[in-house]
Amino acid sequence: SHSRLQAVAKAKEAAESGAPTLFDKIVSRQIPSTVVYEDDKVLAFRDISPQAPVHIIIIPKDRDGLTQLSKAEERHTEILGHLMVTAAVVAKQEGLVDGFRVVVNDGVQGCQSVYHLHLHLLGGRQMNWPPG
Ligand code: IU
Repeated sequence: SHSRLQAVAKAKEAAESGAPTLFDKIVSRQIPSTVVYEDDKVLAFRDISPQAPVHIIIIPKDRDGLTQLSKAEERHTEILGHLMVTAAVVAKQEGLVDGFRVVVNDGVQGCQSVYHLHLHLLGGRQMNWPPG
């Protein structure tokens, strides 16, 4: 939608200013969320605007320069793998036995609106392809 695209453009500006993201505040519990999985490195919580019966956001607690996937470097290999394994663990925990989708939106054309790398875990309904 138009307002979504405006938010996307604004978010990129904010990211370039280096300001803490909303997800930092979720990690520090300044902003409440429904946490479904947590360990020392990652946090998984329910998306505030779910696009499927199950819609969970999985983030590294320490952003460490990973505002978006295109900023990934060699040092991020371990956390990126850990995020993917977490997606599988949470999918199982949520009972997504018939499949699910994992999405990473990158940048303006990817429609990214929060510049703290995150996986979307979506499930509980039939997904379609291509995405919008
Ligand atoms: P995106 O890939 O950057 O567009 O994903 C950001 C997601 O964060 C999006 O699905 C939002 O609904 C979600 N979100 C949230 O769960 N809680 C919030 O307070 C805000 C965004 I702002």
